[in-house]
Amino acid sequence: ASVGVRYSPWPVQVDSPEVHYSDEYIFAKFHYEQVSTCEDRQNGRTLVRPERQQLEFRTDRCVPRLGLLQVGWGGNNGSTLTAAVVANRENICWESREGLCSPNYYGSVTQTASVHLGCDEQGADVFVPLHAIVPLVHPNDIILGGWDISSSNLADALDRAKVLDVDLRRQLRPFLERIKPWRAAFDKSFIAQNQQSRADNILSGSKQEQLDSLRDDIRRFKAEHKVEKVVVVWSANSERYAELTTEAACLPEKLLQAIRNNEAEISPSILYAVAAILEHCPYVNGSPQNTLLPSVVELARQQAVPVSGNDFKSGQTRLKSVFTDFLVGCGLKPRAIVTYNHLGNNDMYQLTDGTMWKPKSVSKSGVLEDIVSSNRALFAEGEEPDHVVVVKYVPFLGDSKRDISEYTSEAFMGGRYTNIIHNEALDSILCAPLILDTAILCELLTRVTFRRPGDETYRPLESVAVALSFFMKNPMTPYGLPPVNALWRQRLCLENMLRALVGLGPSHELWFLGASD
Ligand code: NAI
Ligand code: DG6
Repeated sequence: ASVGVRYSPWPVQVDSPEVHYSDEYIFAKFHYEQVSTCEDRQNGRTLVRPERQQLEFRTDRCVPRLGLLQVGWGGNNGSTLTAAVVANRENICWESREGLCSPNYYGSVTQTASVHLGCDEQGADVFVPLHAIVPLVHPNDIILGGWDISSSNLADALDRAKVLDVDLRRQLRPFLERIKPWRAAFDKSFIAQNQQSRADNILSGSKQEQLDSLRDDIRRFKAEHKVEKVVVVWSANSERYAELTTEAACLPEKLLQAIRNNEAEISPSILYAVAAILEHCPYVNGSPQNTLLPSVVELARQQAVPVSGNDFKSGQTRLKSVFTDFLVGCGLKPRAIVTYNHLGNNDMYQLTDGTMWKPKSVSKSGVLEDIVSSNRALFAEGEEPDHVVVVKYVPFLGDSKRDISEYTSEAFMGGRYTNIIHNEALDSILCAPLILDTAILCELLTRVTFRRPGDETYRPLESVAVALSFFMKNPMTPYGLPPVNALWRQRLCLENMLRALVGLGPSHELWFLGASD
């Protein structure tokens, strides 16, 4: 008889000679099994060599008091996330058309997704919450702050966004109406003309003065709220690309010099990223612009600060990165992927400007490459599906985003397989939990160090937070590593990182072997 599946909500404690829990740290020895391959063309075979590396991870168990500063705090994402945290913290329930609703963190992988760990004594498959593997900050404990070019208080911003139910907004007003975003770094050449009327809350002065002011804000916030760590997340409008000189784009000292020189191509987002990094705060780029230039990443490395980007993968692109993988994984050959989406929120309004649309278009279009190149049985070198991405601004729909995707694949013996998918969701309902997850996981990364055999000291992880690719349309990778867009590979990477921190091998699916005797 089937012994079933069990969900165990408790924190994980690994019982193994390779793992040691002190009051302060989790020390975990980890055997990293890699497979290196080379092509033996002469004999027509792939030569494979398994390799084993030993690593030791050290994770600080002390969860700090965390601040999350959002750039674009008064936007749809920023106000929705803030409202959700307050509603969860205060346990505010509300009446909707469907009846009484209670707050939750659905859609947040750290809060509501589970991970398969192993089997219990009866042979049941055991799942645990993702947040149970190593200590993570709980969203209710996060202190929120941030900047916006619009001076609206957060209650008015929430009403303007029209994302959450009216009864909830009404109950949240007393909590939110006294909160006003700080004055923002702003440069009108990086944002669409149609946003300029919103900009009534901006810093004056040179780029250097704006940078200094942002750094002051971070320090003041930390002191006022007794916050030990801060993560800064860009959730402001997509900017156009910054076109810096090669030197400033590549070398941190030249970048800082360009800021001092008030160089016109220093975008506001670069100022926020540099301010965060110089204040030792992780920075997440939730939009597609090229903020995280090599010089910014190098600065982050110098300060041992995690950075993550680019452009949150929340809706149609997320589905595309799993649906295309599903087709190719089944041995089907997608030939035409045609996707439309339309919505009427402020961000889409800003994207009606062609210059601002460019980075978003690149970001939404670039998710197929690793999936297609992984299968030369289907796709010849250089061959790819016809891929069309169209977005339209439809003001009446507000944040309600509708997307229609059509996949046409070649199937067995000249057959065709066509899938038409229609989705509807509020854009910010999908995206706000990703802001939380990336902040919570970036904070974790600041508590992890590792060493190799022979190393005396532990060193920080690579600054580019590849393990957060799952959340990004255009995931950054260090040192020319190929990006992975396929969603379940990304999810495994995240899961496996957490497992490694407690000395568990990568998640495998060897259940065909059955339970051990
Ligand atoms: P929104 O337009 O409602 O909010 C953006 C906010 O940023 C506005 O309140 C605006 O006043 C503010 N802002 C603009 N420039 C600023 C600056 N220099 N400094 C500080 N604040 C500034 O947009 P929404 O829907 O909240 O989206 C935010 C960002 O997240 C956009 O860039 C969007 O492309 C990106 N994104 C959204 C996804 C979603 O599903 N909602 C998914 C992926 C990315
Ligand atoms: C245009 O699609 C508006 C954007 O804000 C997107 O809604 C956002 O980037 C989410 O994109 P996607 O492709 O994951 O649904």
